[in-house]
Parts: sequence; C-alpha cells; structure tokens
Amino acid sequence: MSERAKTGLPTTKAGRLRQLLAGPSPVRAVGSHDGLTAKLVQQAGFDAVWASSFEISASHGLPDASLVTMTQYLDAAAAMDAVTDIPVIADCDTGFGGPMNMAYAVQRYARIGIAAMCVEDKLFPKINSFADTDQDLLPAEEFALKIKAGREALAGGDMVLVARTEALIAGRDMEEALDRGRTYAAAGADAVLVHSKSRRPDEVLEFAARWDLDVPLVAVPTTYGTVSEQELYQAGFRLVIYANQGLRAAVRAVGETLRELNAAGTAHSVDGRIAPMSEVFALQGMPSSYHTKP
Ligand code: SPV
Ligand code: MG
Repeated sequence: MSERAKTGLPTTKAGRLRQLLAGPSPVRAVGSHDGLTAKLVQQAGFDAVWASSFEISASHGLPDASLVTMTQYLDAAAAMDAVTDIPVIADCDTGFGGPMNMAYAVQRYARIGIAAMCVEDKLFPKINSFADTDQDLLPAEEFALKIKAGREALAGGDMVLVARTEALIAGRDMEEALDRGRTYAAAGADAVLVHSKSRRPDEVLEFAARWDLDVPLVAVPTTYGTVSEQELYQAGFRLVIYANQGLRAAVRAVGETLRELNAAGTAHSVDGRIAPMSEVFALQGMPSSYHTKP
C-alpha cells in the first residue's frame, strides 16, 4: 500500500477535488487551454485548472461553438493534466452529442485521470454563453439521460461529474433553473453549476438561497465579478471558476507587444515588457544549469 493510501489521503486528482469540495473554503479554478497556461494557474496558487471550451477554442483561433472536437478537447485537457499536480476540470460543452457520446467521453477522460467533467444543458451545437444570440436548451429529462449515462460509464470511478444549467443564460425563470439543477442531481451529478450573464450576483445568490439539496454549487463570476469568493462560499458555492482571465490577459499583452514591435522595428523595443527566456525555461521545467540570460 502506498504511503498516501495508508494515511487516507486521496490518491487520485478526482479524490483530491472531492476532498477540496468538502473543505472549509471555496475551491478556486482558473481557465486554461494548454500545458503552459495550466502551469501558470498552478504556480499562481489556485486549486484547480478549468480546461475551458472558450479558451481551447480560442487557442485554435476558433469561436466557442462546438467546432473543436472531443479528441481535441481531450488532448488539451491531457496536456494540462500531465504537467500539473492540481485537478483538471474539463469543460465538455454538451457532452459531445447524446448519451452514448457522453458515456464514451467520460470513459476517455476518466482513463487518463482527469478529475472532473462539466457538461451543460444547451443544444448541440452550442455557442458560448455570452454570445449575443438566443440560446436553446435540451429538455431537462433528455439532459438528465446524459448525466445518467456518464455516471453509469464511470462504473464507480471517482471522477467528479458537474452538471451545468444554462437556464438563466437562456432567459428561463429561476424555478426552471432550480428544477433543472434538482433533476440533474437526481440523475447523478456530483455538483451543479448555475451559469449567469447578469451584471450582478443576485441571480446566482437567489439560486443558492433556494437550493435545497446537499449537492455543491459552482459559480462562474465573469459578468458579476464584484462578488467575492467568500460571499459565494457563504451562499453555498463550493467551486468558483475564473473562466478566462488568463487568456484575456495574454491576448491583450501579446497584441500590444507585437504592435509595439511592428512600430519600432527593433527587438529591443519590447524587452521591458516581455518575460526573459529564463522565466519560460523555468516554466518548461528546463534543468536550471541550462538557463540562459535573454
Ligand atoms: C468556458 O470557459 O468555456 C465556459 C464559461 O464555459 S463561459 O465562457 O462563461 O461559457
Ligand atoms: Mg465552455
């Protein structure tokens, strides 16, 4: 028996995530799209990596609209998982199809040790929740079949299944959002993510106040970003996902640097605003004896 097994510490990242979700403070995850950004998330001190469909799609130069395939998402999550010690929560959109697709995806993700999968109740092909367009939902009972299929495919495995309702995003009322959450929990979800594009946290806080199950809630405070992690935790949220701040920082930084480089015509012009090679070497895990000056 391993030392960890003897001490009762979880031996899998899924087990670790389950332990964190039951802990005294919110689990904090940050969006990522590759090994490097996942390492940055870990290095900054967060608890988990959110393998974001928005970020992974953007990293391919594509809209977050079910264009990237399941195996591309899986490869991206695997790359993040392979170089970090913290759990990866894979954003799996609508589960890549129907219940059979969901079951297959769960088996593939579980086999490589991904800690959690999150699936949402929009219609396939889905489009990002903040796109300025109407959003269509799958009937709750049909989505519950995907959760059920995922749970069965896990066959007792410890991967965490997060069911995400887009009811509020799609303009449905609070009652429906709560009913959907309850239906998904009954179908086997370990946690329920209620997404909102409100500028204020009131919507998700009302959801949490009326949530009557012992199933942890998940929040993505992108638009209602003034709310604190502590307020969310006290309301009942156990996982807080900062979904895309890293990618948006990179887009801004790279764009500005390249514009400056283009205007100046010397590499030196941007030296002051970019990381030295040694910093990247360190992130890559290059042996320190190889580190260099630039
Ligand atoms: C993502 O990061 O891909 C998410 C969160 O699903 S959101 O972009 O808000 O839909
Ligand atoms: Mg997504």
